[in-house]
Amino acid sequence: MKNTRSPGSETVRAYVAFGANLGNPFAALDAALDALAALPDTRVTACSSCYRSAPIGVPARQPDYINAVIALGTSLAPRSLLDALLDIENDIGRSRDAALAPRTIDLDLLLHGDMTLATPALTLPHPRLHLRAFVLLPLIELAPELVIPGIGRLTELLPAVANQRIVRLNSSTETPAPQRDA
Ligand code: PH2
Ligand code: MG
Ligand code: MG
Repeated sequence: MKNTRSPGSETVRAYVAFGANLGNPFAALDAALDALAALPDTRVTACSSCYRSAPIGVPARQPDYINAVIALGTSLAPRSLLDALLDIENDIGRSRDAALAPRTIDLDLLLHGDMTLATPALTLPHPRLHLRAFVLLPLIELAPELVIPGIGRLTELLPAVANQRIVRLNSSTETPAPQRDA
């Protein structure tokens, strides 16, 4: 990977949204977690429960999605992390035939510490984060106190998405912290 971290860069908490509604979403999530854990300067610290959710904003009828949110501790720069997410999507078999078509995997960078950014390639926080129950519910599991820069407290955003169909499937998993040397 190129340009992984800038000198002296700090470790931040980053959150990645997982979504899939084609193939085997649970296998894709496992593969994504393995690939994220293998990134340089990056640790997977938690993964939310999985949720089954009705497709939002797609042009035609589609299968329900499986969604989850993954927490990372990383010192990769936002753009490097985004590039890594796109590589992982490609490795796991994402095809980009049509925008908003059903997909085997989608990894969206939601937050990178308290960074705010608006570039053609990447907007942080993710611009639709606050509009989607399939992002808010798993994110609240991992970070119930989180306040989104420019948007507000996560829990206060829930009433606006209460009409979106979503069901929690299982419980979240904490990744144990690595053992320190004695
Ligand atoms: N992703 C989309 C569009 N719509 N709907 C649900 N329920 N879950 C998703 O992950 C999702 C979506 C585009 O990435
Ligand atoms: Mg997406
Ligand atoms: Mg995406």
